[in-house]
Amino acid sequence: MFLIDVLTIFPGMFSGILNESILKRAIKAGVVNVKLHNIRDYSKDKHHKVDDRPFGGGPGMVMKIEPIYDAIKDVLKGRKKSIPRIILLSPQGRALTQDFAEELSKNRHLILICGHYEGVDERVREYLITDEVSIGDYVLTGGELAAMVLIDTVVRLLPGALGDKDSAKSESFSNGLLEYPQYTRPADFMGKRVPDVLSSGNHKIIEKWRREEATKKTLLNRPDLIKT
Ligand code: 9D3
Repeated sequence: MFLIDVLTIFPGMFSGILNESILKRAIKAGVVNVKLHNIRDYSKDKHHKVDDRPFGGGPGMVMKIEPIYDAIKDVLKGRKKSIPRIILLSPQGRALTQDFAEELSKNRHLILICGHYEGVDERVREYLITDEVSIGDYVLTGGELAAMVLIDTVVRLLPGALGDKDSAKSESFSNGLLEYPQYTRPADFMGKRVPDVLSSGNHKIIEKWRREEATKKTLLNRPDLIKT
């Protein structure tokens, strides 16, 4: 079974994604196990500190290495042969893409470390992790939401995670374009009608219309997907 260990100071943030929808079903079906670990539980000082002031001065706090090291050591104990990917979620990481999610889904064990404050001690990057991942160019308050995005995108790729109907469906981006517009009943909603072509029964014309609409939408919203 695929194992994801999450190291975080806010384990409660994950209950939503783990207890709903596809992820809930995948966990119930034994496709994946997601274990949450509170980094604060691994802090040895009496105030359970997980951060400290930066050497050299400057604003903000930096996440300490020792609690993260001890949490990783605990997660690895008794499973020496597993070879996990140890992934730090951070704004400085490589961008998460569908290709990278597919690569990650081919492993057996991921350890996700959620950063916080102004960052983590650089020695975490140097000595403890195998990958550093960002989910895009915007500022989050911490790595937790990014970890949830990574979990969602990886778990749905695991064999047995999706229902049969879902898994057969072709993925967006598989033809390099955004998806074409879709409609269902009613054919007339408050005077807004479904395009006639879709009721024509002419599959050649429908296919052509969908390709054109997908191209228009891609040029408008994601020209970067078309420009070479
Ligand atoms: C002071 C400079 N900031 C770096 C751009 C500090 C900082 C901002 C936000 C440090 C950590 C964070 C919290 N964000 C994450 O941990 C994070 C993140 C993100 O903010 N955007 C996209 N992907 C990710 S993955 C983890």
